[in-house]
Amino acid sequence: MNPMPTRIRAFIGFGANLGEPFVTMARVLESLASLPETRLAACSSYYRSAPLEVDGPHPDYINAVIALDTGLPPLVLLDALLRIESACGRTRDGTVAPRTLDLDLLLYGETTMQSPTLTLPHPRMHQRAFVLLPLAEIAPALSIPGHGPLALLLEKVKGQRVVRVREAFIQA
Ligand code: PH2
Ligand code: MG
Ligand code: MG
Repeated sequence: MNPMPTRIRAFIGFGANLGEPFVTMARVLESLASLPETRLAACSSYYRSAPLEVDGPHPDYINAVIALDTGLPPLVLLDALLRIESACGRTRDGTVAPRTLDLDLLLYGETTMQSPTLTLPHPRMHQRAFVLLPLAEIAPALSIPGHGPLALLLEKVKGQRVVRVREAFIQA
């Protein structure tokens, strides 16, 4: 008999402010579900959010958070996210430009790590209502390693404009 595979609960931030974010999300969910050793666990509702940390005028973003249970190591998962971004038309020129798709690996279990390509937890997630609100919807009791419980972090970002606009496609 095979031993139970080790699966880690990972959370991924979805952001898009070009194209058709809801159509893009459908494609993302399909792509994630077809990754090896990976099961979609949950997806939050969609939130419209004012752009943060950007220069110049940007359209509002649609943001959401996806939970996966995966046996893929963090850098392999990150690589898969970058490939899905490219397949959905994401281009990069080194600036924070409007984008068809941004998939950020927010958390990988309790892992903390710093490599040239990946920092876990995501270094700014604890300051961003557009991440914390959808994350709290699918994992209300979560604590972010190094930053503490979501409920306390949410108190500090109350001034940021984030509005829930649409139900989740999947309820897991
Ligand atoms: N992503 C950024 C920068 N600013 N602002 C909002 N509201 N939503 C985002 O997803 C976002 C942002 C860089 O990835
Ligand atoms: Mg991002
Ligand atoms: Mg990104």
